Amino acid sequence: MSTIPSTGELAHMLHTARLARSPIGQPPAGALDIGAAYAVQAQGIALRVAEGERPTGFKMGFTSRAKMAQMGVHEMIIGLLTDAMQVADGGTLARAAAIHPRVEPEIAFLLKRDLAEVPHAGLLVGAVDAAAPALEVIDSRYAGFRFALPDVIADNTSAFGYAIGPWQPVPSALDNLGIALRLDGRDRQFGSSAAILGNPWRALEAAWQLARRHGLRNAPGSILLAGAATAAEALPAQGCVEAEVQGLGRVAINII
Ligand code: OOG
Ligand code: MG
Repeated sequence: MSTIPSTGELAHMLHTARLARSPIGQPPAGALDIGAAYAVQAQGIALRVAEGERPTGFKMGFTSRAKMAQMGVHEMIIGLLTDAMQVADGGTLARAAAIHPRVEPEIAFLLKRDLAEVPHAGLLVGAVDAAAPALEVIDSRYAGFRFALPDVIADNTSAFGYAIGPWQPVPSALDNLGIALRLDGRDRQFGSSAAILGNPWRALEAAWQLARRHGLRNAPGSILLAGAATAAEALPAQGCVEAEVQGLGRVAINII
């Protein structure tokens, strides 16, 4: 990209890139600040809602060092999920619908309140109904999966797809659960929930802060993905992808 697009233009370019599965170049360095990047993200979500999609919650990004190191981005980000991104546990996802997808193991929270209405951080645990193992499929709309912090925010934090396993009561301790990502039954990534900010509850607090700062709302019954505990793996061309979280169980999808 050589000229500086407006926020609306960039939202359209990213939207079209996703639908056409044709990546775009990064905006010129310095073209977007964080506020403008979240404005692009909101405009992109508005385009999806205009096409009939319904927001289903939030996803946090870069809550672990493994993810920050993999992508060279060192601040937390928040993005929006929609119903069109959801894949049923045990369901199928077409690899060809994405540009250069990657998959990561996550923990999901079920939110019973709009985070923006929780008055202080001490009440956040009470806003969560359940937890589940989750898979997130990310797919950057930028060529080479290369971006700076504002670029990936504008691109809705590379959101593409997600699957949630069976909801469970939230375990009494969340801070040291083993997390595995398996491709066709083979361990490919292994980590601990401690990698998520020391404790995934901190991802909820960070989501609360970012949602308030950027004016994001969620309906009761929404999902929060806490962010990957490990680096992401390239999504295979086909086969079974599974995440297992100790004490929470498993979730799997089939790639075709
Ligand atoms: C951005 C999304 C990061 C996570 O769990 O940290 C993310 C990316 O890596 O392209 O979803
Ligand atoms: Mg993620």
